[in-house]
Amino acid sequence: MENKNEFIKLYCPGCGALLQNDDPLKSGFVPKKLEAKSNFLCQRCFRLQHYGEAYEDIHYSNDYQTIISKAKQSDALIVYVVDLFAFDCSIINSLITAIKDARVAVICSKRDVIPSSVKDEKLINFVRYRLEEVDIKPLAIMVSSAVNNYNLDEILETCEELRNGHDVYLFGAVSVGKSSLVNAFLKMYDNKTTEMITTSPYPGTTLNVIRVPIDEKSYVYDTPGIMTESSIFAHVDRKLLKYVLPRKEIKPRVFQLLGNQSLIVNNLAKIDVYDKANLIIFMSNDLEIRRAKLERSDTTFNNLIKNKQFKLLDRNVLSADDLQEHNLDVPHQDCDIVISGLLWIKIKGSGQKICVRTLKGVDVVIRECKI
Ligand SMILES: Nc1nc2c(ncn2[C@@H]2O[C@H](COP(=O)(O)OP(=O)(O)OP(=O)(O)O)[C@@H](O)[C@H]2O)c(=O)[nH]1
Ligand SMILES: [Mg+2]
Repeated sequence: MENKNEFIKLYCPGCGALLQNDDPLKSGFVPKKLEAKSNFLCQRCFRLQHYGEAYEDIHYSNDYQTIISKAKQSDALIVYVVDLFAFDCSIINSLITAIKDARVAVICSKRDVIPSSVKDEKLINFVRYRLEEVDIKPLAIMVSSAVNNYNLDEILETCEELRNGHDVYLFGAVSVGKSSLVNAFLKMYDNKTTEMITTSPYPGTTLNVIRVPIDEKSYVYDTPGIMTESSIFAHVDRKLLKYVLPRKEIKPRVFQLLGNQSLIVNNLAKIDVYDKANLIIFMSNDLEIRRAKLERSDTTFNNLIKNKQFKLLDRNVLSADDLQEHNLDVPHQDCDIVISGLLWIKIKGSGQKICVRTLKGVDVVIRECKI
């Protein structure tokens, strides 16, 4: 007989949080009284799904090491999701160390924002090379887009083969599109499903593991993303992130600089170029870029902010002095300068020096060209 007083644990199907009636400021809050068979979205997911409302950060459990151990114990297929745009933010050493000895397939998400002229093969080779550097040799590397369902049939087929009847776990950094991929698969292959996992441009949307059945005895597990403090995602105001995350195919911006010139990207970055250089910048089409004379570039930056001549994307950056300086030596072969999560600049190898200033704590690195 059912015990009416039994403590029932109910989870939000949108974010995986344990549902509760007590504290509106904590995850899983539901204003309606919870009953045994309640199948409610928590208030946060309801608002995110219906109004796309930006929430303040809710603390979420990020004990992904335990989840990985569980996945490995069950011989599950681990799908490591990497973001083709913010690729360097997707390389998380602790995650990589934990999954090295597992059965790993890689899905490269957000293909739609990378210029369509670039071949998938090129992207796959870039990802393979970068993963080899950190000692990961995936069973498969696949390119996808949850926005236009690109390649989903092939990915599903490959994962079906690789999982060999076992469960599938998706891991990766915040906002790489793990939940969007699960939803895209659900929409394509199970029209009966009405419940969708909550997705949003705000990092840390999924709060707990979400289990979705694949067949009678196996499941796909969506997991909370891992936050990297060195990425721009961790620093830009949540409400303004939508300008930074590219939503459409990136239109590369080409600059032929004569030397002693600076490029200013909203109030997020200033790039000082001393010698003649050809640059191609890849970033969200919503970001604004201005050219300035190097010697006056700090003043120009400050005036642009003062006169509100571009959208201020970080409330704490009111002058060029608020940015952190990175002095880079460009190698003699072509390379990318990356501001983690914000943009990358393809530059011809010239051995010159370039100074990048951006938000404090955000990584600036030089890597081999992505495309
Ligand atoms: N352009 C584009 N945007 C995508 C794609 N997949 C996801 N997004 C967007 O990226 C943002 C994050 O997507 P989510 O699916 O919530 O990402 P997540 O990895 O589950 O994030 P967390 O739960 O925070 O770890 C949302 O704004 C999505 O709309 C894609 O293939 N293309
Ligand atoms: Mg998610």
